[in-house]
Amino acid sequence: MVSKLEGPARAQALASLAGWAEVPGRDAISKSFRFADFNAAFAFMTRVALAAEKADHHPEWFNVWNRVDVVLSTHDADGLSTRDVALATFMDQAAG
Ligand code: H2B
Repeated sequence: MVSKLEGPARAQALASLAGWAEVPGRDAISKSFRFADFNAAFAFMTRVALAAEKADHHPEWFNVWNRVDVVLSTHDADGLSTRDVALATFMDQAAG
């Protein structure tokens, strides 16, 4: 069972992420990614989907053409965990 990130560890983890924001009213983080077109957005989603399945940790996301809105939270921990930080970092690299 993964535990929730709290206190200084949480603050430090959030500070290490660029462009991710805390979701109001929920222990989760969000980011909106934009790509050249749908093809690029879906290629990103495919890379992330394979990594997410491998890690058994999945994003909540919404896609419209070149935009992918992402929310990350750990359902099993009812909040933010290191798994979300790892997935956010992977997403930033995959979008890069
Ligand atoms: N994804 C996320 N974001 N949080 C979880 O707690 C989670 C998950 N748990 N993917 C996994 C799957 C769990 O439901 C399965 C049963 O391992």
